Amino acid sequence: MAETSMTFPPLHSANQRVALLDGNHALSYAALEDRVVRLASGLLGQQQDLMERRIAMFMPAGFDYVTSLLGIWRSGGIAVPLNVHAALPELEHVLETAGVSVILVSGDRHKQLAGLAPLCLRLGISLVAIDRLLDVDIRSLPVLQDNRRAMMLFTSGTTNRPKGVVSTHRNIRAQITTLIKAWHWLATDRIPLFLPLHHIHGIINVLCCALWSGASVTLFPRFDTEFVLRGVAAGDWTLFMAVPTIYVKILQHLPGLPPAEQARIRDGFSAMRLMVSGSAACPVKLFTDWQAFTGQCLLERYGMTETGMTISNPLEGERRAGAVGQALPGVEVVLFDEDDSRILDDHVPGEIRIRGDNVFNEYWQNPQATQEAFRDGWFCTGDTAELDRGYFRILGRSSIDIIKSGGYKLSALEIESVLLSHEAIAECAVIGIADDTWGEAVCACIVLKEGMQLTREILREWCRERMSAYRIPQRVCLMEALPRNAMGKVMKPQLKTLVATLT
Ligand code: MCA
Ligand code: AMP
Repeated sequence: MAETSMTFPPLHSANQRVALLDGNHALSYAALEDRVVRLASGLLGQQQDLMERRIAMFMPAGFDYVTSLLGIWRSGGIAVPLNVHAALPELEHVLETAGVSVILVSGDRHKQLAGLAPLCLRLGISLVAIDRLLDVDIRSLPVLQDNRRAMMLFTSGTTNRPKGVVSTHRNIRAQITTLIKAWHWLATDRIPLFLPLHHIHGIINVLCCALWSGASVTLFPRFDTEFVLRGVAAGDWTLFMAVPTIYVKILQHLPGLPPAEQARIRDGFSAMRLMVSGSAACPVKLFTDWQAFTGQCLLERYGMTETGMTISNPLEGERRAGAVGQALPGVEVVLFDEDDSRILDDHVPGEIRIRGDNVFNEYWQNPQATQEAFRDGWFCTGDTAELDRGYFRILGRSSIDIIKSGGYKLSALEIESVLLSHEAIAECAVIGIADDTWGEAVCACIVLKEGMQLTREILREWCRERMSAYRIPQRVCLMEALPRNAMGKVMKPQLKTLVATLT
């Protein structure tokens, strides 16, 4: 029988320590707990348990976001955090796929959602301002089994539309506690949170680990180099977690600052207890440049939406540049070759497969994709790695159609299908090209219809209505024809080489 326990045990109701900071406002653990219980009560109304109703959240990082996430978990719902910068068609896909019944909104976001009103009407979705739910009497909350579904995040894959990755309370708890153990999270820790809150990195690694540990989190609606560096220079934080692009952007920003300010920032970083990089490969040059500037060895780790974090360099011991480290506590990580045999030797490439309580439950209402993602009980990541003196080293991905830009996982096929709906485009192929800032940048290779014209600027403008800014091709190559094989399939490796020569 499943253990009875929730993702989040109630926060200490007598704890007056700061849980969250937003601008000049602070919220204690006690005040957060009160808001969470009220919100959960408001969501429940006359019901005993939300019974896994999907409740979406459309709000930036802030007290309301955190209250909503924990409140949905506490009332037995499945939280579906939305990308607040998503284009309408992307939101529509998520809401429809997840079968969302309520969207929680905060303050003026209501207006931004106006375009969704017809869809909400058609799908029977109510837009609910969270202030309304907080203004209720507290009632008793359900006791949940830990195999209950708790969260659905959308991730792009090799199919052209993102899939809903469903994690249970047990999965989430395992993802949190492994990191707390491995990185020795403390109640005295203080961390900035500037990552998007519709992905694991911001939600689990930063927010949930901090709250579980009794630490405090400074919330930013987005990564703003100046604001964040101001806090670093002031010595506000003990921990820092970011994607490689953010470390690159900081290093690019520094030379423009007066030397005294640069020194304060350097000292702020040097004094931190731990700095982590992940979501995409940290280039060795970035690792060494960062160490030269701050004296800090970035701790690189590896994870996935479906699994949370699985491999990490050690807190104590060698943090090896270009390697992601070893399996985290409670997580089994094995490399398999093409014949499904386990690889034990160094320098033999194989697919990373994962087992453990951290591994997600299912792709929402997609049993076929779920089944295809597992082999003999192992989750198949699609990432290739090798072992090197006890550490895993990521070598690449099995699919050329997955692009990682600034830490976001993007599907080339998804972007292609949108571009193909443009009236001037006859054919297109989307590829990721190496980029010093973004890791990979999205490049669209396009063949125009006869007599049609298109510039990069016009295409990017057209894309704005249809996809999130980070999916919009940064580079557009107009071509006479795409290289295809005898079967008519675009040869993307050759295309990548071709585009590299065009620079
Ligand atoms: C912003 N832009 C991007 C990206 N982000 N373009 C390509 N790729 C991106 N990732 C666009 C902006 O919309 C803007 O477009 C232009 O680039 C310049 O914006 P800028 O202000 O310089 O960038 P930014 O808005 O500061 O964003 C950079 C960022 C952001 C902070 C690095 O991309 C980010 O927060 N990335 C983190 C994503 C993340 O958390 N991934 C974790 C997934 P325009 O000029 O046209 O307006 S979870 C995961 O991967 C697993 C579980 C794991 O291991 O963690
Ligand atoms: P997502 O689906 O957004 O959760 O992205 C997960 C993917 O990010 C993994 O399958 C990897 O391809 C990539 N990833 C995460 N961390 C790292 C890392 N440290 N090095 C290389 N790739 C990484």
